[in-house]
Amino acid sequence: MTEAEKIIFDLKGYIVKPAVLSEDEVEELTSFVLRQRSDPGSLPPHERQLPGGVFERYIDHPAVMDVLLDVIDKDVEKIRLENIFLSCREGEESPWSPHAGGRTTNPNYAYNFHDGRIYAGMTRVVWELAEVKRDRGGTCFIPGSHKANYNIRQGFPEIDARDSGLWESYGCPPGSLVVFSEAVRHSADTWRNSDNPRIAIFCAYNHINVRHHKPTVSPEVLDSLTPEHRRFFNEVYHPQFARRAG
Ligand SMILES: O=C(O)CCC(=O)C(=O)O
Repeated sequence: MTEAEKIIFDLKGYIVKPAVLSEDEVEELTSFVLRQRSDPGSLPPHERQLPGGVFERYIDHPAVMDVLLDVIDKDVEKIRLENIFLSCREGEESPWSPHAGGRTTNPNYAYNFHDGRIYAGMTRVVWELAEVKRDRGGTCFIPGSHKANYNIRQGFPEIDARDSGLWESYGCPPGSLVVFSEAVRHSADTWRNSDNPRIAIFCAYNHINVRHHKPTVSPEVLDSLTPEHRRFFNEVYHPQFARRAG
């Protein structure tokens, strides 16, 4: 990341990288994930679930790694991908539900700054495959709340209300990346953009020493990945033990 991007991520807890993908890439990825969703049987078993098929090469897309190496760990071997799902919505499918925020001793969501760099736990990478209009859908954040000193996770209506004035939204073209620390208070927003649905792929990356999600990727999909991509789904451990075992 550039110095400015690091400062923005640290300040707000999230960053938007507009139009990372070309129109062709967006089209290919969108039609693939929509087919996975509506007609998985038309695909071979190892392509029926994310990250199988076309999405595989996006696991370590340079724009994603550019952020993760600066916020999770500078050693790619210490980064896992623990959960991936497609989110499609046209209205109120995902209710307003603020969660996370504030300092936490839970290592899954840890957000620390030490020795001149960020050490984040679970970090969401969202591929926005359709246009998002500011304040008309997408994910909303309370910027800076990953570092709040008071425990805002207990939920204060005057803070959590969508119209409290504390929530920030973003707009971005198709093919953009939104990356946020799971420690920042955030919520899905009602989709209020009648021009297109929200089509977004949510990836939860984390440090190899911790895991928040139950693994759900099928053996068929895992076995189809290249060794470099399969490594993102290794069990939770410190790589020094893999080297000793080898
Ligand atoms: O669906 C969204 O926009 C937000 C998803 C969410 O809350 C999360 O990733 O933890």
